[in-house]
Amino acid sequence: MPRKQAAKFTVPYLQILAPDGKVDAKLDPKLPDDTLLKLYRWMRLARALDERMLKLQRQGRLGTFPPCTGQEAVSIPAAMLMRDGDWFVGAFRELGGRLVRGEPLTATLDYYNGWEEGNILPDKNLRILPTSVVIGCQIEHAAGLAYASRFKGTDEVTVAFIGDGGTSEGGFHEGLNMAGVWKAPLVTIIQNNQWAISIPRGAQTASETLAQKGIAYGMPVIQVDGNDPLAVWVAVAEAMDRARKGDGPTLIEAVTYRLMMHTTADDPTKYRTEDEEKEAWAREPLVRTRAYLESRDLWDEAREKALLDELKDQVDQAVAEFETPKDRAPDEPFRHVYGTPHPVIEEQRREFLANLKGGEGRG
Ligand SMILES: Cc1ncc(C[n+]2csc(CCOP(=O)(O)OP(=O)(O)O)c2C)c(N)n1
Ligand SMILES: [Mg+2]
Repeated sequence: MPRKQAAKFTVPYLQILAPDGKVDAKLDPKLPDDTLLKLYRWMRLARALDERMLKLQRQGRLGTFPPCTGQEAVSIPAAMLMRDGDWFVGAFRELGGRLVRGEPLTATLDYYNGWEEGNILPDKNLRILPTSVVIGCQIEHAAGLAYASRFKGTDEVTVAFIGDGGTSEGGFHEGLNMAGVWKAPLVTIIQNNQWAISIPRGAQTASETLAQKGIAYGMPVIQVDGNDPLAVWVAVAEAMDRARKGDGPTLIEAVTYRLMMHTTADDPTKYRTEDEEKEAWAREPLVRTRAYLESRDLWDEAREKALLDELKDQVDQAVAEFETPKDRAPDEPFRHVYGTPHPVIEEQRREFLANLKGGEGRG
């Protein structure tokens, strides 16, 4: 007996702005000039801060951190599209998106210097979850937040990020499964930067694309050029629209590249070639965005120089503020585990403080 087809799926792909800065006129979202200029400015700021952080870390003035260079075109357009009541749920490679959402530069510096204060944002309404170093679990939190927004009858959307490696974690699948069942207003963006520390994308999963994993959970999916901010913009805008209308979640795979080391504690020369990196630098997002702005007569060398000078001042100022000595309590992290004091955490706090003083409480 001939077999019938039970179901048929496809994974669309979107690229609008090519590496040489040429735009596909048929797909161009025709963003207003000031939006394009803001987009480029945020990307440049994120790059400037990332580069400075690397220098600070190498000088012993900052702790270990994961550079985001090369991935600016993913979280920045997504965050620019978000509204005030929306939730931003990151992993740890969304520096640009966090800045767009309103996180101060000093918060990032504090956090990566081991200060819990870096997770305390000046405005409680910012709706940015803390960095999730635990791979995958943020997608479960994001699905819960999105479900809550729907349950309360709001049109808020949750935008969550995860790495290619994170898609092999249970939290990713559990979160997407529930979001699909609940028709939760969740936009999940995979930052497929080709590496999970030293594990290449090809060894991570046998799936042809990462986007297709969302099909199993009943949601629309798309793979986009993650170095193309226009493609990311269009895909996220469509997904957010669907979510706000009550049409449920979307999974977006943004294909990009981790141009730097995994974290400053890592040496990528041990597991990947210079040729691979060189080839990836040719596709990076800032060069093509600048070329596009120039082709539209919105940018030139003088404006570039003025912007870089201005951003240098902004970063200098943040670093100076970060390095100004402050009277900080070493037991601050214990204050933020739960919203209200918890006896077990308080016991741990006492033990920690006793250990700091030396002797007492040491097992
Ligand atoms: C549950 C868990 N397992 C392992 C680790 C150690 N770890 C930190 S980052 C990382 C790789 C993450 O790769 P990917 O999801 O692709 O994100 P990327 O670092 O490339 O942005 C691993 C295994 C962790 N932090 N959490
Ligand atoms: Mg990765």
